[in-house]
Formats: sequence, C-alpha cells, structure tokens
Amino acid sequence: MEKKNLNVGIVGYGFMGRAHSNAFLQAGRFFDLPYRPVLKALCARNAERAKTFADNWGYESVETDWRRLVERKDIDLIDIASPNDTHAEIAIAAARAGKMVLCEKPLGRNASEASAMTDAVERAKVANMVWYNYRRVPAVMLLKHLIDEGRFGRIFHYRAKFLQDWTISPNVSQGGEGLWRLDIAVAGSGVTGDLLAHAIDTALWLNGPIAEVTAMTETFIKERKHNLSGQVQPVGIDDASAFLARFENGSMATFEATRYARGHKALYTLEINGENASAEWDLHDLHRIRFFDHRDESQLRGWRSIHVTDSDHPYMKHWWVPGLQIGYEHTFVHQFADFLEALGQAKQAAPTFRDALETDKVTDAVLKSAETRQWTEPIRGIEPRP
Ligand code: SOE
Repeated sequence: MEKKNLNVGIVGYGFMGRAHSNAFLQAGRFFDLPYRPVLKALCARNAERAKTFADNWGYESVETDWRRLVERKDIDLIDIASPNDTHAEIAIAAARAGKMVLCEKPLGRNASEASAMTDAVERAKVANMVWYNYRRVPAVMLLKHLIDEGRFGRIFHYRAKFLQDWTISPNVSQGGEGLWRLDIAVAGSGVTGDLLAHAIDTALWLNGPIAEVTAMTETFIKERKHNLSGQVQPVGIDDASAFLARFENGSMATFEATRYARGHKALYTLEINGENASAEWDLHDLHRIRFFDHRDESQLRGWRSIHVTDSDHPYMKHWWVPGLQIGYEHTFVHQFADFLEALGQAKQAAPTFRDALETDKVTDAVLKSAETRQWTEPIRGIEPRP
C-alpha cells in the first residue's frame, strides 16, 4: 500500500506521552496502514527534559509552548497527552487551526468542556479520537463481537469496577507532576473521571446508553500537602466512587472505582449477564475472557476460559504466533492503527470526541447524584451540526 506522511505533534511527555509515542512508532510496523506517522515535534514546558524525550523517541524538534505547536504549518495532527486541565484549550485551538486532534481521556474535566471540544472538531470537520484504550484489548474486542452477534440475548446485568491502592497514605501529596490526578483544579474529579470513565466508555460501547444513575462518592483523606503551594490544602477529588445505573436497554448495572483497595493496582473488571450467555474480563489477566453459553449441550455446559491469542481473534494475526500474549501498550498501537485505517477511508475511528462526550455526561451525572443524593439522568447531547 502506498503510504502518505502524517506529521504528528504531541503535547506531554509523561506516562501517556510514552504510551502514545510507542503507538506512533509501532503501528506501521505491525499493520499495513495508509499513512506513515512522522514524529515532527514534542511539546512540553521543560526544554531540557523535552529534548531528552524527543531524542529518545525520535521527535525531530521541540516546542515549549503548545500555541507554537498548533500554529506550525508542518503539523497535521495534534496529540494531547498532557493533564486534563489542558485538554479543552489545546483541542479547540488545534481544531480551529485545521489539525486532526487526538486526546487522552477523559475528554474534558466535565461535559461542558467536552461539549465545546466536540463542537470545535465537528465545526472544523477534522478527524478526532479519544484514547479510551481498553476497547482495543483483543479480549474486550472479542466480547464486543460476541455481543453484536446477539449471543447474549436480552441483557439483564452489567457490572464493572476499577480498583487501585496508590493514594492510601496521607503522605501522598497533591498537585504537580505525577500527582495532578489528586488536584481537583487540574483533574476535574478524582476516580470518577480517571477510572470510572474507562468503565463507562466500555459500558456505553458494549451495552448502549445509560438512562439514569444514583451515586455515592467519598474523600477519605481530606487534606494533603499541595506540591505547588507547599501548603496543606483541602482535597477536592473523590477518592472512591460507586453508582447504580439503568441502561436504556432495560439492564441494570453497578460500577465502582477507588484508589483505596489495598493490594489492587489496576483491577479493571467487567461482567455482563444476558438471557443466553454471560462473560467476564479482568485487566490483570487481559488476554482471557470467561464465557458461559446456556445453549451449549447440557452435559458439557460450563464456563469457558478463552485465551484470546489465536490468529482469528481481534488484532492477533498482526502479532506473534497463536498462544503468545501481548499487553497494555498494544491497546494504544491498535487504536492508532484503527485511526489511520479509518482516515484512509475518510471515516472516523471510535471513540470520537462525540462518543467521549457521552462518557463525560455520565461522569457529571454521577458526581451530581452523589452531591444531591438523587437519581440523575445524564444531560441530553449537543445536537450534531448539519
Ligand atoms: C491512574 O493511575 C491511571 O493511570 C489512569 O489515569 C489511566 O487512565 C488508567 O488506564 C490506569 O490508571
């Protein structure tokens, strides 16, 4: 396939800057894609560290102000891998400058920011996508195919949780590099926007829209030192968040996320129970789904543990030989490969900004419900432009 160059400028060199850069470099090596990403520029405020990152990952140049990056004529695509409080401003400016925009999750700090971002990319008619990477775990994609084939019948239950334990100590400070997720002004919320957002994105994709939620949140440690002010300050984020939901398809659901589940590092699990079948998936064992089909012959009926590594499983023919596993970083490679493939066909790869806006509407509803102690409906959407 003849390939066109696609000039990439990325903002941010943290955890996600690395995950995305790895995807840019690997996608074309394992997938036959219509575009060849050219790593044109890395943008971050610390010039020295930006230079080191750029050299390591092969970016041709460095910018220290994202506005300069967005103005550059030689950039086709802006990738936002910086903290949540930067997403809206950069995405809107990039779209107005006619750039394609990729954005790390959550799209905005709230639905109002996400809505303005969606509006900007749709008005500019630029390709856009949000890095909800767990959709691209082969086992999760297989689950999506099984659901779409109608194997589950009517869905009764959806269950998801995302458990971590890294903020239990009161000595963990808030704000600044690595710890901005604890700073409400930067993050927008705590585990609701950071962890539940993943669970909600996957759930909306697998099980359709959520009609209403009732939620409970808790902030266990009320004050922490702030790294920027040096002062002990109130903690504004939710440390834990749980909610019940009703989906529009009539199924009921439970969702839970916390950073206070001792021993759990990134235990994202989901489960779905339908009239004919059930399935479960667990990020700590990400290449497997457990699947039960009630229509199997009765004497042999039971839970199957499917090792999703065969060449006819989603994405797997692009990697090694059957039985050999892939991991977390591959989900980003798959997502970028899907983006470039869609771009070659003048299509959008999901989740688009509009898809991710739906997740932000649900997280807003969760936070509002926790505050008001009322069942709450996600607000209705901004209408697509003609
Ligand atoms: C938080 O610790 C975090 O890094 C999230 O921000 C990511 O989105 C999640 O995939 C893993 O956990």
